[in-house]
Amino acid sequence: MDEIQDCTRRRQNPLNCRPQGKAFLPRVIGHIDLDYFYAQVEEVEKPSLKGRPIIVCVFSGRTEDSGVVSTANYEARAFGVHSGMPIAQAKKKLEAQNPEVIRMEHEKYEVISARIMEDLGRMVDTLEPTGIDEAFFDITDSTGGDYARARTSAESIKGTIMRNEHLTCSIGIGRSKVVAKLGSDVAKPGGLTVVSPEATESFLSPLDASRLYGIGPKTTSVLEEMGIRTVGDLAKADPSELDRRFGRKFGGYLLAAATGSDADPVVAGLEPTQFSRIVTLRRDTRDAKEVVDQLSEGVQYIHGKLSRSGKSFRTITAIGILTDLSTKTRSKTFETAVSDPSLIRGTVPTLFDELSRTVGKEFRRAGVRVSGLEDIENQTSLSEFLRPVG
Ligand code: TTP
Ligand code: CA
Repeated sequence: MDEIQDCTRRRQNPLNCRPQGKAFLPRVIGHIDLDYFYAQVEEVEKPSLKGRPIIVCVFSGRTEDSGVVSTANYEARAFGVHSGMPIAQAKKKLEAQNPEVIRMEHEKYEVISARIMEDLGRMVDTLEPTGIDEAFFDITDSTGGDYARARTSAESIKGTIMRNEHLTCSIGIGRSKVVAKLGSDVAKPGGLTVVSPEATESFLSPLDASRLYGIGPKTTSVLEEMGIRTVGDLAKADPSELDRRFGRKFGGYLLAAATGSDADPVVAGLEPTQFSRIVTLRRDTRDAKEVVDQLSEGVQYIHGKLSRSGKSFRTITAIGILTDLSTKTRSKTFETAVSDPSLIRGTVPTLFDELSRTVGKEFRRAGVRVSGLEDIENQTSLSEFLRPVG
């Protein structure tokens, strides 16, 4: 809290504090990244795979092994396998390891990602998803700029994801996006790095400059020419020389990034592309009617979300998470976007009937999702769509 008083006394906003009334709160920014996401999801679904090398692959279909590795677990990475590697090459590296080769199922990871983002959205002040398994968040207000409270919040986020999804993640907390992102990088896998404002310089300075967000191989080689290797070197660089080499905008960013004073705000998530609700059932069951009854409030919630956002939708999905934690879905897609929410109530029971007939296990959790959201004004409602023309 000294930091707040200090900022307040100086009546200025040095190093990323946020004005609040007459005071300044040190910003508390987080970055969360799920560990070896697709492969970890597969481990959760099939725990017997744990400990074995896993590669999740996108098969192009041309020959049996053509395609690339989407991601690999750490057991496979230990043998030099990484995202983007041709499948044949990865298999060769793992020849003696009996690897598990799994076909990527994007839909499955999307469902889990959406659930996690929803949980996260409730636990932070502002959430900015930046990919299927990562997001920036801001918890300045809810923590009052206090980094001890920030640690507790981050631990509780990790606990929630573990409890609900059995997945580990890495989190970094710091006063800027760049610091938060580096924090989650160094915490990988499974860790938490809290970089208080006072510790920012000592955290950043020994790291390789190439690890800063936005610095690629080209920038790294120019920096090396300038004798700059670490973030600490970069923080001490001559600003006009950086401007000359990289232009004012990027030169300015480099200096700000290296001192942890980049002021980029966390911007609330992009336009939603789906609304979903998932509940834990009162008891494990295969009875579709029982599931649908317990989803009634969830469907109500989605109705509300749709009408408040002025969105129509194209697809309704029934989501079942089974007792073995595998996720099964069944969807109905309309030919055109529809805006009548009662269609959800009408369609969900049929989808769960079908789902419960095809899955061999009981449901533990169940949910509904509407996706393919579009602004209503561009759309015809189903009733209009069905009305005879003329
Ligand atoms: P990443 O977060 O880059 O990787 P990761 O979660 O597998 O591993 P890490 O523990 O290092 O965070 O990407 C998230 C998911 O995106 C990843 O699980 C699979 C997918 N992905 C691809 O499909 N192709 C790629 O080239 C990369 C990098 C990721
Ligand atoms: Ca990840």
